[in-house]
Amino acid sequence: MNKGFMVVFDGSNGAGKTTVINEVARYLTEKGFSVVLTREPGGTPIGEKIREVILDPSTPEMCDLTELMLFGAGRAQHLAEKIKPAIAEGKIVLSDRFDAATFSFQHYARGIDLATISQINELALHGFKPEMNIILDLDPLEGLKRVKSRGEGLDRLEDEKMDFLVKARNGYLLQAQQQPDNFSVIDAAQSKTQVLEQVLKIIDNLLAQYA
Ligand code: Z5A
Repeated sequence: MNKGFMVVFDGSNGAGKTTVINEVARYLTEKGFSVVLTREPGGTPIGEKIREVILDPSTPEMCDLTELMLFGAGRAQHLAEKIKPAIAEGKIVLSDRFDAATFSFQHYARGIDLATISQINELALHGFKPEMNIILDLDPLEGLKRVKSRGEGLDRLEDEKMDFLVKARNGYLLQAQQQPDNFSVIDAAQSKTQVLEQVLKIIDNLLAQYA
C-alpha cells in the first residue's frame, strides 16, 4: 500500500486553487493513485454547514473570535472524519486551503494574536501537519477580478477591504519564508499551463518522497 500524504493548495483569493487542484487530481488518478479532494472551510457535511455560516455576506457583524472558532471547529471535524482516515488508507489528500489560511487571514489580516490562533489550530490538529502547502501567489486585486469574472457575488471575506486581502497575501509569503521545507510559492499571475507545470514538479517530488 502507498503511504498516504496531504498537499494543501492555498494563497490569494481567486488565485486559481480550484483550477489547479482539479488538474492535479486528474494527473494523480491517471497514475493510479487514490485521491481525496477536499476544501476548507468545508470538506465534510458539518464543515459545509459551517462554511455557509462563515461566508454568509448577510452577517458582517460576526465577531473575530466567532469566525476563528468556526474555522477551528470545521477543521477538527475535517481531520477526524475525512483526512486522517484517508491517509491511513494510503490515499493522497488534496485540500483547497487548510491551517495556513487561519494564520494568514485571522492573524496577519484580522490581527488576532498569534498565541490564540496557534491554540485553536492545535486544539483542532493535535500536531498534525500536511506534507506540503503550495501557495498560489497573486495580487488580490487581480484575484478579485478573476472571481468577479465568474459572475458570482463576493462572499463575506472577499468583500473585506483590499488592505485585508493584501495583508493575508503577505501572511502566506511570510509563512513560506519561515517554513521553506513545508511551503512552495508559485507565481499565479502566469498562465494556467505554466502554473500547472510548476505545481506538477512539486507533486512529482512528493511522490518520490512519500508514495
Ligand atoms: N479562510 C479564512 O479566512 N481562514 C481559514 O482558516 C480558511 C479560509 C480555511 C473562502 O475561501 C474564504 O475563507 C477565503 C479565505 C477564508 N476568503 N477570501 N478571500 P475559498 O477558497 O472558498 O475562496 P477563494 O480564495 O476566493 O477561492 P476561489 O474563489 O474558489 O478561487 P480559486 O479557487 O483560487 O480560483 P479558481 O476558481 O480556480 O479561479 C478563479 C478564476 O480565475 C476562474 O475563472 C479561473 O478560470 C481563472 N483562472 C485560474 N487560473 C488562472 C490563471 N493562471 N490565469 C488566468 N485566469 C485563471
